[in-house]
Amino acid sequence: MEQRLIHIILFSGFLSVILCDSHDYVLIQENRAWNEALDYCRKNYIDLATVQTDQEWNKLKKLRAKYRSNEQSNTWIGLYDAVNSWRWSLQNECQTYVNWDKDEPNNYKGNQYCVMLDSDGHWHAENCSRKCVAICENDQGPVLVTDAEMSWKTAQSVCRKIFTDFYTVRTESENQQLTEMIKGYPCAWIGLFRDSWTWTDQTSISSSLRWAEKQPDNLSGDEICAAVNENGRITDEPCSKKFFFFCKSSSISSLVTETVKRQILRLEVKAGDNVIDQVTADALLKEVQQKLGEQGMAADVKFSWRQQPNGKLFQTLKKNNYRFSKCSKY
Ligand SMILES: [Ca+2]
Repeated sequence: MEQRLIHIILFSGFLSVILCDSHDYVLIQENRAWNEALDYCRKNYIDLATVQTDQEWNKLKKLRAKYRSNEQSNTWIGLYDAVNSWRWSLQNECQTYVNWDKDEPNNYKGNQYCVMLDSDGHWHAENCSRKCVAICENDQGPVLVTDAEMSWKTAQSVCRKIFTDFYTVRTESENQQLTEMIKGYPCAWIGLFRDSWTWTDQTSISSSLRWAEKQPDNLSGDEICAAVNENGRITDEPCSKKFFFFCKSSSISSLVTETVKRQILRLEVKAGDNVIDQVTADALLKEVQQKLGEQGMAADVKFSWRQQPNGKLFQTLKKNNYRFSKCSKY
C-alpha cells in the first residue's frame, strides 16, 4: 500500500499589530547617551526615531529647525550597528564556538559583516565583497570550493545551490580540519555573518540610509550608534556621547498617546512541505484579524507582517532555535 509521508514544518513569523501607524517626532532637549535616550523614548513615547521616507525626513528637519537652527550638533536617532548579531548562514544558528584573531572583530572602517578563515585558522570579520574561496557543507562534511574566488554573498549562493549551505564551525577540531583544507589559500569564507545597521523598532531598512559624506567610518573603533547632523545626514558615533535625541511618538494629542500601542507578536505556523508564500501569508493575516475581531478588537487596528532581517516573512523553526531574538542586542 502506498504510504504518504507528510512533513509538518514549524514556521515562525513576526506580526506587527499597529493600533495607530501615523507617527510624529519629539525632540528631547536633554543630552543623554544613546542607550539612555533609547530607554527614555521607550518609556515615554514609542521608540527612538526611525526615519526612512522623504516625508519623515522633512518632519525631522522641521522639528530641528524649530528648536536648534543655530546649533552645530548631532541628535540621536534609533539606528545602531548590530555588532552582536553574529550568526551562521545555516539556519541562522547563533554562534557558540569562536576563534577570532587578536583584536577581531574590530569592524575596521565600519563595513565588516562577513567572516573568513585565514591560513592559520583564525577568524577575521571582513568586508563581504572581498574575494575568497569558500567552505560549504554537504551530508559528508565540509567541502572546499576553489573554482572562483567569490564575495561572501556569491559564495553563499553557490553553497546553497550545490551543497546544503556554508559550513558551520562548532568545535576547535572542526576548525583545525578546515585550516588543513585551505592550505595555500589566503582566505576562505565560512558561514558566519551579522546584520549591519538596524532600526531599534526592527523596521526593515527600506531605502538607502542618508549617510553624511565618508560615514559610517567607525573612526574611533566604537561608533555603533547613529545620529543626525546639522545637515540632516546620518553619522556613526560612540554611543557614550551625549546628545539631544528624537523620539518617535504618536501624531495625535498626548492625552491619547498613552492609549496608542504597537505590539509585535510571534506567530508559529504548522505547514506542509511548502514554504509560506505571500498569498498564504495574506490569508493568515486576514484570519488572525478576523479571530481577534470576534474577540472584541477594534476595527481600526492595523495588521501587517514584519519582514525579518533576511528579507523573509517566515523562518523555518528547528530545534527551538529562536535566533533573531537570541543573536541580537536590542
Ligand atoms: Ca563616524
